[in-house]
Amino acid sequence: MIFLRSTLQGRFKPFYLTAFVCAVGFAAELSSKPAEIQASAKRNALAGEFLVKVSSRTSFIDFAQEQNLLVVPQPLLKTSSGDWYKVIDSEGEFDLENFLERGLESGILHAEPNLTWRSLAREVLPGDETDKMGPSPETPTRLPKRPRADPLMSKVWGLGRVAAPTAWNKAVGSERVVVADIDTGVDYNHEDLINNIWRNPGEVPADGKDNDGNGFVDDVVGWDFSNKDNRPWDDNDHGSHTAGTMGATGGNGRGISGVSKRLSIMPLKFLSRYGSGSTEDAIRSINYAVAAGAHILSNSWGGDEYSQALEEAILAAAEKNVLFVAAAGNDFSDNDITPMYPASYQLANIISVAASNSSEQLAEFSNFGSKSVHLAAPGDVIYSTLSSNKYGVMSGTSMACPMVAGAAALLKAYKPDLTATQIKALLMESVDKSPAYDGKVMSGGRLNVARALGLVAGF
Ligand SMILES: [Ca+2]
Ligand SMILES: [Ca+2]
Ligand SMILES: [Ca+2]
Repeated sequence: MIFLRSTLQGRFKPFYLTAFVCAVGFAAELSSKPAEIQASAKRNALAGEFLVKVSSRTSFIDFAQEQNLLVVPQPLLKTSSGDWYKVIDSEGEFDLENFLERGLESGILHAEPNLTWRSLAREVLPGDETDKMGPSPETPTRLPKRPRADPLMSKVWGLGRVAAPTAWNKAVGSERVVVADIDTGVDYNHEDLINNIWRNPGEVPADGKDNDGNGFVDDVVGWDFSNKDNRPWDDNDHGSHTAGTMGATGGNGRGISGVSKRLSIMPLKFLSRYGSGSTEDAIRSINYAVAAGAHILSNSWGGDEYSQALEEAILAAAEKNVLFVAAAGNDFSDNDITPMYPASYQLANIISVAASNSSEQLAEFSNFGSKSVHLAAPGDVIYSTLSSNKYGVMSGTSMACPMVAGAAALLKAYKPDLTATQIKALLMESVDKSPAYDGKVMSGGRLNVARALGLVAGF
């Protein structure tokens, strides 16, 4: 970090961006003006932390120095229209409006608070009591030569509903398809997950070196951006649950199966053991996944405030043909009216998922939106893997999202040259339509994996 001393102190009042003023701007208008700034009393943001987009690093650094701000020297995100930096206000008197108005001449294009986001399961998850680092990743055990039944499959109602077993006659997935689980971490040693965990091919474990030069030391199974270490261990349960839904190992004689029996799950932890995390760490997770070649990002988290930085990170993923699956939210509200981010960004690579229940209705808690939520998937009373080698039930659009991510992985494995937007179109066109979803989601239906796979031949 660079510490910059100030000559101007003690006369800055807090002003903040208002979320929805920006929200109506949509993807086409990513630039921002000081007019978008209004005072707001309450924020879900990290105190004193801001994300700033600049056109010129040098003049920005000079300006920040006047303002007595710490600037993290490595850019958070580089785009064709400017780079994003994290700025820390150690004085607690940061005036965003003043900063932007005066900073325009110094190449500052935008500034926003470092917002916080939360996991989207309905349960209040306690998490572990301790902050201890997770265990070291174990070597996967060899799978049985002939598939053995997964003994707990009768508890998983959603897979039958989306016709996954029928789809498996055609495709079971492939470890070549990488799905990032951007969440609270994953129990990468879980008996039913270990065989489907992504391994960084360029990294030598535990030698204290960054062998592949990606900026992360000994990142053999992903990264923990919440605790800043190389063990993205799940100290909450949420991320292990989403991992199991997309891809618990099928046919290994243990536990359950995910929608994709085979795939590579990349654990990226940015949500804490309490289930919350910052825009900064969400963007770092997205950057990591895209750089490491992930094809699909599963995002069972959100918030109702707009972040331009997050939108630009997802746009950068779109430019690399990466599909971004997002949970629609659990407020039983209309996302067309009250957006839920990241699900509500109007980007071509985002697929927003509502939750359905076993009675083939929209789950009582699920958000919806005929223009902004794409399809429904089972998300109520979902049985899956939990951390510390356990299994259990959770409900939420958090559980529906990885079902769609797993379905996308199955399509990608079946036909590797499918683009992100083709996968999105296939999943939407193949839904089981029902009056229950008509007018609630854009496709008017609920995920059907077998039918989606059947449509692939036409692409
Ligand atoms: Ca590395
Ligand atoms: Ca290493
Ligand atoms: Ca299994």
